[in-house]
Amino acid sequence: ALSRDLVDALASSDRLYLQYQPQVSIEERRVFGVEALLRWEHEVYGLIPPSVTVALAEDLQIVDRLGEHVLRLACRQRAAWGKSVADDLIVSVNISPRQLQDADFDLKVLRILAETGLEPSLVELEITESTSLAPATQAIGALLRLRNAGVRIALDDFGMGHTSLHYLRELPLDTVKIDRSLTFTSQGDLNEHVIRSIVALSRTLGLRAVVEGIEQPEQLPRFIDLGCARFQGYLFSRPLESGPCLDYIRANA
Ligand code: G
Ligand code: G
Ligand code: MN
Ligand code: NA
Repeated sequence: ALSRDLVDALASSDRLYLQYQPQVSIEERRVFGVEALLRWEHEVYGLIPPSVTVALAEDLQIVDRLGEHVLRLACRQRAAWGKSVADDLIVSVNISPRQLQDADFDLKVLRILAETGLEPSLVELEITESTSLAPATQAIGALLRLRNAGVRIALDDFGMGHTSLHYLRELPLDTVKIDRSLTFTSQGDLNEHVIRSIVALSRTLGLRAVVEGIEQPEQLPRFIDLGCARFQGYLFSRPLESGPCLDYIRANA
């Protein structure tokens, strides 16, 4: 069954790998980071979407191990790129809400950083809001300790579903990632007002705002008008294997 296969893939590992999607700063005209995205190449079913893989791992109660595997691969990759990319190029890694419930989450992250020798400030953890649950005190504590150690924290999928002004206040954040459901926007529509507010709010709070899911060149000027300068989306690049991603970074440095 698929469960058995995931356990095996985690053990033997080369079927679980990462792609990297560039994040671009328009002002600096360069790639400032990459988001690591999980891929599972199943021998029979082919590529399994990360949402399915993560949900399955949660059911099997191995999401902590899966998460550690992902973080380790991402940190190794960033360490391997070393000086061939900008000193401050960050790698961001998605963290499932379940991983944050692990009492040792912060220790595990710090252990992987120590093991890979990666500077903590080069890693950004992307946190998503779980259902309508407020972030647990324990999880906030872990994120605070990690941030004090220099790790960056991003709030992912911001502006989607149960919008989380609460999270903005409670979590130690560096970045908000504006959800791609807001990106098809035209002058004067509701999304435009929402984006304008998010950009203003993030500026007030001293946070970096990244707009996700930009696909068409026509979308870009509207966002620049709204004060957005950092983007991630197919317009710039799809998620890439590490080799092509390094080529992209170096071509846009
Ligand atoms: O890569 P893709 O667009 O198919 O990703 C779909 C969803 O899966 C996104 O919400 C993304 O955040 C999530 N995702 C991708 N990789 C990981 C991962 O390594 N861990 C977790 N928890 N979620 C991931
Ligand atoms: O939830 P999260 O923001 O982590 O989701 C990242 C996912 O969004 C990745 O699976 C990535 O493939 C997808 N993605 C990135 N850019 C675009 C885009 O421009 N359009 C669409 N439809 N999906 C995108
Ligand atoms: Mn993400
Ligand atoms: Na997102």
